[in-house]
Amino acid sequence: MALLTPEDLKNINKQLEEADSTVRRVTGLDVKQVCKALYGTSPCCEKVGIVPVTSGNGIIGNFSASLNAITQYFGFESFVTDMPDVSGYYEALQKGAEIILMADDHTFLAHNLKNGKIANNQPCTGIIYAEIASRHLKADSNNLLVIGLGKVGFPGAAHLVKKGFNVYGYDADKLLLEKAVSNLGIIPFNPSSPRKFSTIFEATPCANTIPEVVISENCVISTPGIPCAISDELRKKYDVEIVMEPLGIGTVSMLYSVL
Ligand code: NAD
Ligand code: 2YG
Ligand code: MG
Repeated sequence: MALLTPEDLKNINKQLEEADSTVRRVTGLDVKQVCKALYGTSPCCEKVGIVPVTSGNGIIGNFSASLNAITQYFGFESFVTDMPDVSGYYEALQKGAEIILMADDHTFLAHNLKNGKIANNQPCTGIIYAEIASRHLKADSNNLLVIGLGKVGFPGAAHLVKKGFNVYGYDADKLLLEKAVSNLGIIPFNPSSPRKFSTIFEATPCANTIPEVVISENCVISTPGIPCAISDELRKKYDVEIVMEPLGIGTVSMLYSVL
């Protein structure tokens, strides 16, 4: 799995504010309103305990501090424990945490200790970025392109199918594409006979995954994938709106899903 770097998380508040205003321009709602509409929940002063985890590749600089800034940006009360790992988990409970946020190299979870609900970052990220794409106010049709059908992209594509969109999908891994076609009923997208889309949901860890021929003027790309799926040049050429942020939108999706 591609891990975040401290560099990705620089100026997280600014990144959040910019992403939030893009979401407002694209959907007419801010990220919190999208979450409320998606999950039917609202925070009610839940206290979030963030536990740094040292296993595997260890602590990522700015990770816990960014989660703290993100949870507060979205209106939750939160704190980072002084101790990591099991001692940090114990500390979080002693200090009254109701929701635990913690991540190792494979799993980033939110666990609501009051109601037992648990969320995994990958599906929650896929679903919220897909939901944002699905709310593109100026979409020219019911057609939507999904690029990348892995742990984030697949649940996002499933969400779009469930919402009734004509979902075209592509993954460089043929087996994953076949799985999405047979399990979800998406339409396999063939890059050698392209068509244009006004809305694209991208979830890959690679750059330049969206071919120029599919991008329509004023297209919206909703993408949690790092690095960005298109170049600055293409972005300017087609006046593309890009919803992209490294940690916060996926995290608030997890939090709303466990309320
Ligand atoms: P994954 O490895 O499970 O899936 C990625 C998929 O992209 C793979 O199936 C791969 O075959 C496909 N792919 C790669 N290059 C491609 C290309 N050129 N065209 C089409 N498909 C291509 O990874 P994941 O867990 O689904 O994560 C996807 C991305 O989302 C990663 O960059 C990850 O770091 C990022 N992510 C971001 C957030 C966030 O909050 N912004 C949260 C979680 C994950
Ligand atoms: O507590 C810490 O500082 C570390 N143990 C955190 C490790 C997180 C690893 N996961 C990732 O870097 C991401 N791919 C998942 C985070 C979602 C946002 N992209
Ligand atoms: Mg995010």
